[in-house]
Amino acid sequence: MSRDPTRFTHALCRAPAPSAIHGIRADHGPDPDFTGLVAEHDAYVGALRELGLAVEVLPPLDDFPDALFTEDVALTFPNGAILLRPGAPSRAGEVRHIRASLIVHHKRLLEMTGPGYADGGDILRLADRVIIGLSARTDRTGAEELAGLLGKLGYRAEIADTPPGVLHFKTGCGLIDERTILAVPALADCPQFTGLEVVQTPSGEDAAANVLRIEGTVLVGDRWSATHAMLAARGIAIRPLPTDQIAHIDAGLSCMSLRW
Ligand code: CIR
Repeated sequence: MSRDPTRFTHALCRAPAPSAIHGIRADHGPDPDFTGLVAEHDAYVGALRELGLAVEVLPPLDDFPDALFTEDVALTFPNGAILLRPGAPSRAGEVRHIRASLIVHHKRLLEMTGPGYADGGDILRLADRVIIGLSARTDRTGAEELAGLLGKLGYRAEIADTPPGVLHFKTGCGLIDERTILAVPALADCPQFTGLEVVQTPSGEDAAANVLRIEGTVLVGDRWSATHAMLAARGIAIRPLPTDQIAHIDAGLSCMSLRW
């Protein structure tokens, strides 16, 4: 298998509920501002639409503060989808809500049954394989079950480590072109990146690593000017987007959509 893993026609997002300001965060820091959070989500959906994707925005789920981060509860591909088992107990119930939407779009819907866990934020798709990062949310049992399900859809999976203190594998890295990864220094030597070019986030800009590439355009947080300059110097088209509020609840740009 070799295809551009960032060529998408569809995205599935979920509007933030007022409860989103209570989303999980590791540092017990302040709540985000709800109006600002909604504005960031709106800008994100608008950018995906401008890039040509058909975006469906599901209604908010007030019982699930983190449900706007649809990326974590499923994996979606052109030939099928996989329902995951998110590792945070407060997020487990999000899966049944996404199921109904995915059935509409994906005839082939596979499902993790446990006992392990995997979050979509730990899954990085490359042209020829998928990397599953082990993290506080994705355990080895879950990663191995998921690797088997990916195999059924024709995708080869490799399991990698996520550095301590990094929430999800993709919190620390993202694809910026078909064979180049932007990664925080702690992930730059990841053995599963062998054969790819790895460029490191500039000093002080680790949080820029959670980029989202949509075909020729890389969505990147708007405050990371050194990262913008570095990507521009490589001839990469960038689309800066505001992320200050979602950053309060440990999220970045990949988290807010499922894409296929
Ligand atoms: C969480 O901790 O689950 C949310 N507050 C943030 C999820 C971010 N998702 C992602 O990195 N894929």
